[in-house]
Amino acid sequence: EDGYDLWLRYHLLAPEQAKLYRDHATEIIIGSATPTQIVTRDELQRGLHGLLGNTLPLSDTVTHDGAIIVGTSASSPLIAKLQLDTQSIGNEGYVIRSVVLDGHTATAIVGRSDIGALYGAFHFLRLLQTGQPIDHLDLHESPRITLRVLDHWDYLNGQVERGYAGTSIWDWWKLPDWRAPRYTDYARANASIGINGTVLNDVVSGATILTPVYLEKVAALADVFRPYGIRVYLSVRFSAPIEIGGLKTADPLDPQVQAWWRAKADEIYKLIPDFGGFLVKADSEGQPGPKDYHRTHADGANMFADVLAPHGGVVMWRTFVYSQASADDRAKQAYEEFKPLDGQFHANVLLQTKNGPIDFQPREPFHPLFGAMPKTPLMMEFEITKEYLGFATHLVYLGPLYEEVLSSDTMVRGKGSTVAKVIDGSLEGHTLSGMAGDANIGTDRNWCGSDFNQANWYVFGRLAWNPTLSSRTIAEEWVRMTFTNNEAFVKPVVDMMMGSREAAVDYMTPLGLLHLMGPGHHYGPAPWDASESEADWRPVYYHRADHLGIGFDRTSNGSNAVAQYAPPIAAQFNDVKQTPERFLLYFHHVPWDYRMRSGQTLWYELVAHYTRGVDDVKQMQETWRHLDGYIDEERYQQVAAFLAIQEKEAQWWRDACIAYFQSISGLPLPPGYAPPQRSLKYYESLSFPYVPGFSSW
Ligand code: BDP
Repeated sequence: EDGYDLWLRYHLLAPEQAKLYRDHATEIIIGSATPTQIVTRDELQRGLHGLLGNTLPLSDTVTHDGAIIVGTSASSPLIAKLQLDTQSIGNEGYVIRSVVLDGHTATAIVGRSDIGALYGAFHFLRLLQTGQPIDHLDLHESPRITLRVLDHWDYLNGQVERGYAGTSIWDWWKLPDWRAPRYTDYARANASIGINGTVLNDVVSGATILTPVYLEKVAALADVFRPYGIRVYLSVRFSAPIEIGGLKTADPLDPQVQAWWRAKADEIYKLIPDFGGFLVKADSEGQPGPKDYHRTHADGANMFADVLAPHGGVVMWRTFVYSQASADDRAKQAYEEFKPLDGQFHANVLLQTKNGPIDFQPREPFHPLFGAMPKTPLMMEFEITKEYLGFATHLVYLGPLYEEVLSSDTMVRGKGSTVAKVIDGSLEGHTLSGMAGDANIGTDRNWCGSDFNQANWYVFGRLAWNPTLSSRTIAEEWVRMTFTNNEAFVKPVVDMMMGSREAAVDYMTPLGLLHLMGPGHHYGPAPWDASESEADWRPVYYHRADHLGIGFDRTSNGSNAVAQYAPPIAAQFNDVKQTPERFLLYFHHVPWDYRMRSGQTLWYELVAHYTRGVDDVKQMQETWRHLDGYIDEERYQQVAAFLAIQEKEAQWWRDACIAYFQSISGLPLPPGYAPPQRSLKYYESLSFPYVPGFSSW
């Protein structure tokens, strides 16, 4: 197996299991009047055929016990007859219920829209894939978040920024005429986890995607995705009116500029009536934006909002702003720029905010903007591609990272004001809400660069559907569908996944450290680096190690970034004793001999964490060694080989960081800890002529 089938493998179930299910899967009753009904029917037939080994007949009426009946009460008189209460499930939700119909037992999969029914069909298949009982079902599901979107960082030339899974799956050259089957499989995979939007191009984008030739290609993709409930969005370049419109300015308050965008929006909607809207990275890392014209982010976002609103589109305006504005602390910039604008954004604008204030690090505290802008829908942006977490080869399951952020309590409206409630809109009563994930998808046969990276796409989708799900439950679902239901495999693999993110934090950036990776390409350790021209892109800027101690003082004695959090949280982070040790060096500069909760010194704990990270990876290898034979050789061997790479690189991270920090602290290694394998000079001398996702040949 090469991993292409993702979690939709639909392999034949064990005979005892299949036998249990066959009585409840005898025939399918479903309409075929709409494209979505057709793909739902096909998916059910394909899935049930694969899992149970027989083709289910299609029928118009219930002729046997065990019928599966799918649809909406509007499209199916049989379903209407059931009179199920679907009030609470919304437009994309569904009910799955064991019923009796015309004297026969049946399973009804019912939505208020075809898309809801499609999601229900995928859920039903998942029950079988994961070995759940299906004889007494009464499930009501609906997404808690409106926009569940993948952001592709794909350039039109096929490269993927921070992509470690080959090149872009969008074959712009052959589109619109050739619609690769892979696009359909992409849509199936996304629909199976409830993702309902995709931004096709990188946030750092040229204007070419907005030219008629390219819009036709975009429209072709939209056609493929539509039956699966997926809308397309585009990243747009703020200065497009100059670059392709022949205007002299892109000032958002200039009537000509507004007219240009209005015409562009009209042109797009003519081709793609359900086009989702625009994603904008402005005034960040050299990208053009409203500030070029002394306008605010709100001026810029509202200009787009106004041209999209008549068509039902939205603007996802990023708060990831990176410039030299906040001289004393990089972490404060987004809050300083955006918080004062709360209330100024038009109704169809969402502010897309990274999970933490810095930049997708292995661990950061939650972004202080969450909860700080009650009048504006804030949308979560997670990175699925592992730019800072070992690229394709390291096994790092991101579920615990996402869950840690989503369950963080902002305290803005008292206890329980979690980030999840901010972004699902419930805390402030927003109906528009969103979660975006920067995709890890490319042309590799396995889509994501490694089999385990598929779990990160999966968990993103599941949490976008319901941000209160547990990442462990999701990991278990994924393992069962992707590999096997054999308990002897499932339990150790889920445990391994659940510990994997903490292991990576330990061997890369423990105790609240961050941004120690090589500058630019972000491959491997470079805590010594002070080379970049921008001070706040340098690892030394972030760790601030000197002979006395280490860490960034963000307390009221330092940059006072803590003050951007609600008072109880600010007080906690301001106090070194109350700050959770996982964030210690993020908020405090502490002496090397500072006493940790364990009673050991900080220096001791730092070395211990780095070492534990490597040991954990060795343990993961050990776990995997015992699992030979449970799954196919092809995937087994690749995981084993990647774990060996991870072990080597974890050791590199540990040794390079310890060698460097020891050169600063001047302290001996605690007893029992092995010295770095090579000299600091050696680690500093390593260079990488090509790094995927960053450099081009
Ligand atoms: C950083 C990436 C950079 C992205 C940027 C962003 O290194 O490639 O363009 O985020 O999100 O983490 O805009």
